[in-house]
Amino acid sequence: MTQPDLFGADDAGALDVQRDGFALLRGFALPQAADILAAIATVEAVAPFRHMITPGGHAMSAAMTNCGMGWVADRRGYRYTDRDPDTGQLWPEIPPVIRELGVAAAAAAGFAFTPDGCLINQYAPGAKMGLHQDLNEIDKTAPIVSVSLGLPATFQFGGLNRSDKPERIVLNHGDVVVWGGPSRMAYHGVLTLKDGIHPDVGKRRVNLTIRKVR
Ligand code: MD3
Ligand code: FE
Repeated sequence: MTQPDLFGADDAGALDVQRDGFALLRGFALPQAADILAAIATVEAVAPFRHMITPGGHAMSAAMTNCGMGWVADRRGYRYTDRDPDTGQLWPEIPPVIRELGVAAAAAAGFAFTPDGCLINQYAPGAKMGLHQDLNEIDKTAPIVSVSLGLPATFQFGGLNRSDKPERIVLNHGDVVVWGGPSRMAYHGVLTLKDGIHPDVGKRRVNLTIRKVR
């Protein structure tokens, strides 16, 4: 039997690809995109995007903020915190439109989901994210739901070992991916964002990862 074309052009539809707990939902967030962008603006007003410094001493090229439990990097390491280290204030609550989209996308992929955190990454042209695993969540049985907005990005999706050759998927405005089951621990990353301008989002890509941290 031949492998289905996982990430090809023949994958238009509600649930395009599902394999190993991974589900690609092309355009799933389009109806809520404007409301989600407005909700991000309310988060950003309290907890601005910033370039966190890795333990290695390098500023990350994607700018980040959080709502709910928040992921932070600094010289001491990576962890989740309930407060923004820049202000000492609690991260803003997860806006309902974001939480509800995460729950609906997980349900469409067959997962029950009670998210308690959302990391928001903002990529300007030239920004990227190297191959990594997401290991800081205490509950690694819950899926992670990612929502892509703005400029397209080429996403790399590898295996459980860093050396597994990654596949590439272009993620467009409104695409949602659910990473549950075995795919939850897969290596993944984002290639350097190309120049461009999106009519609703401008010269950037914004990615939300809706998570159950605890
Ligand atoms: C696969 N963000 O924030 S989202 C991250 O586009 C992160 O900003 C990327 O990787 C971005 O940690 C990728 C897609 C994604 C998120 C989490 C995953 C894919 C994943 C966790 C496990 C496997
Ligand atoms: Fe990640």
